[in-house]
Amino acid sequence: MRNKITQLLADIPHLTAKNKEEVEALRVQLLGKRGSITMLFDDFKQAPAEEKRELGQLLNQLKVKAAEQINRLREQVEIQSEAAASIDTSMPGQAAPLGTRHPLSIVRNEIIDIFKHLGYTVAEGPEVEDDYHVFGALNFPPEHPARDMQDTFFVTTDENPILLRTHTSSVQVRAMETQEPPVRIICPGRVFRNEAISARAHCIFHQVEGLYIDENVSFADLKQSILYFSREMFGAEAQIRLRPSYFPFTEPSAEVDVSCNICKGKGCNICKYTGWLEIMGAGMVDPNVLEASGIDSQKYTGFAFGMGIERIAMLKWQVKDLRHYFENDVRFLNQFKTAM
Ligand code: 2NL
Repeated sequence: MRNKITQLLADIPHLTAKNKEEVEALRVQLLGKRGSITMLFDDFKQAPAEEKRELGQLLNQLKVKAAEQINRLREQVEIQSEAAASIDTSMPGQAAPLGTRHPLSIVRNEIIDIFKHLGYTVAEGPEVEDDYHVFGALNFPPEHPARDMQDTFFVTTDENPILLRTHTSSVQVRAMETQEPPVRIICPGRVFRNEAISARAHCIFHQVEGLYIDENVSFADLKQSILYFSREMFGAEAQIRLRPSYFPFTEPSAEVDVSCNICKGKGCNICKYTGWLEIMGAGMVDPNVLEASGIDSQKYTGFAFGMGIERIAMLKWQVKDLRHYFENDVRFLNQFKTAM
């Protein structure tokens, strides 16, 4: 008898019913005139006197638990049938609200697509790098300010410190170390610089760098590739101009401007009345950089370029404050719904 009671006590919480009829069947089966619990009460009369007190308590407990479970199931099937009655199956469904791609992702994908048409493939690499792949292999002199704690986030400070990459050139260095030319890669990614956050600067931002190494690659190839990119990105009327510049890793080096697509060169506050917008830096890969990664600079030449994704996106959509990109305010993000 004790076993029967404990078995039933264990079973009760697992009882289920799909409708009113099933609930009623359960009630009859357990608590009806010939129900299993009712029968146990009959058996109870024959139980030895010394066990009566304990068995009686257990039996009462069982009866209460069974009644509770049956009430619970009754309420459940009632709620379900009410809900079913109130569903209008002829009503049209509601459209699932679509999210938006982040504007920086939209621009990055666009840049990648343009260079894919020129035969580039995407290469990626670690955000936490060593000093050699970020600076050493790229012809940075030991005292260069970028190697200072003021400008770069260091993780360790030993002989070849570990740091957060300040550009994705480190990915290109790793490609040069492992690939025989021709090398034609595009390297998008997150980079880190120790800057105070403002409308124009952030300590985390995004870059796309490109590298093309082969026999007979010339400055003319660089100019034509950038012109093609600019026209795909900013429209068929886009013009470019190159201004002499300096980077440790390229020689000669240039800053690249694109004609202002807002005022068409007439002068506006976006281009600060110059008619030109700066979009990237570029140059011929310095022979020292090729040699450091084991590429014969007598046989091969190459060009490289780098641009900030935030900046290109600002120019494309006239975003006035870089901090919008990192705050994920849906009122900002939703404006790019039609752009993906
Ligand atoms: C800028 C300028 C640039 C490169 C990046 C590069 C990479 C290798 C070798 C040589 Cl492995 N150059 N990258 C070259 C010129 C400019 O970026 O203003 N970026 C936002």
